[in-house]
Amino acid sequence: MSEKPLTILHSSDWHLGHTLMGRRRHEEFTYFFDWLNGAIKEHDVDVLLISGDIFDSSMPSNHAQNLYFDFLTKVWQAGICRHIVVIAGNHDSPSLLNAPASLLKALSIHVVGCMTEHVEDEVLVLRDSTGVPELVVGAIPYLRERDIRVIGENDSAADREKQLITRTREHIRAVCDEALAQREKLAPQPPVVIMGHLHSSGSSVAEGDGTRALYVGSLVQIDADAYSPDCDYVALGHIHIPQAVGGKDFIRYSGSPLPMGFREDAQTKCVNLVRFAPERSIEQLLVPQYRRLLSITGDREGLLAQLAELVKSGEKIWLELIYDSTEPMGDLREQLNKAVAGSETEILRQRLADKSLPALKAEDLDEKLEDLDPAEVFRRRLDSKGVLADARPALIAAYNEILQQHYENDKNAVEGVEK
Ligand SMILES: [Mn+2]
Repeated sequence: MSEKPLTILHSSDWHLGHTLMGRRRHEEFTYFFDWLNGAIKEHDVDVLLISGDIFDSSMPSNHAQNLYFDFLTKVWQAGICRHIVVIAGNHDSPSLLNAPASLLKALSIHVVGCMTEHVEDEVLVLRDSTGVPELVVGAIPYLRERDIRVIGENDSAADREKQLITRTREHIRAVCDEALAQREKLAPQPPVVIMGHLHSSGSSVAEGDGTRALYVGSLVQIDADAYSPDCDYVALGHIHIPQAVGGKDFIRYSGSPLPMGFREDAQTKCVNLVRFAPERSIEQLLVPQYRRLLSITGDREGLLAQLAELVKSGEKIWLELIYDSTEPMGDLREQLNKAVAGSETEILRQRLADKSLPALKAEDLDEKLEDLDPAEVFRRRLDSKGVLADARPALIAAYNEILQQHYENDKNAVEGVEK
């Protein structure tokens, strides 16, 4: 082993290609990658782990794919980070991620797009430049229902969920066991890290503005005790708020480097730096933001006063304005637009607070369908149909499940070829 401690950088949920209210986020992604490359150099990172949701959709644009391959190329050319491990998340297309896997493997970039029949396919032994094993990685991609569930004709929703949880736990344990068994055979015995993309029980998620439905969905929740305590670190993706899981410090979400919605604005975005020296230490590195996403609420005076402050700050900001008053809006819209004209503050969305909705008409805001997220559209649909409160949770759950299946639909897979 070299004298320098083995250093791992854990990130996830990049969602390359993400757009917000129709706006592309190219500058933000480029800014993040420049920073990340710098961080890899500064902290002398040996292994980079990316725990799923590389892309925002199963059919990412050419530009989004360029960003991904450009970044991988730059890391490889810098020659500092010896290995990159990528797993697919629920937003990724397994077949799209896997397509260049054999080429990338030649560059020590390891991609696991979907589970196979062989658990060994998800276990990697990474070696340093002299061939000494330095890390064992159990790389568990997002497990799709069709990968792990034996589908019965008459299963109830509760049976399905139970079976999904059991199967997911069994698979996690099988990968942990295989990774630990492979370590046993090595000398010296390196740390074992498990990667996964799933929803852990008790993790805190961003609420409101549709981020929950879009990004958390209806995935089953898995307890922290699914992972063997003999593993040295668990690098999770899927939840956008950085956090440890189930009170276990070694099981972590890194969170997304960029906020994916206005409600994620208040959070601190970071990546996790993990060192084994040989004692494990975990440090969160703050990801600087090219632009702030912010949601502000108020009546006429409140909104104008807050806007004036933001404009004065000179910061790059994308704003959501929530009008919280039962007074007619009159010319407020023009006034707000005038207040930000020529500044770095841009209003992306304006909407009415719940309490203002009955008093004012949505036309007041000149609202368009693309201003709404899918959850909001569904909620309004329930309102317009007069669906009673106690009937709603089941309908919303079913709707979220359909959304989830929509995201999981691997549009890149050719019929019959995809595993
Ligand atoms: Mn995800």
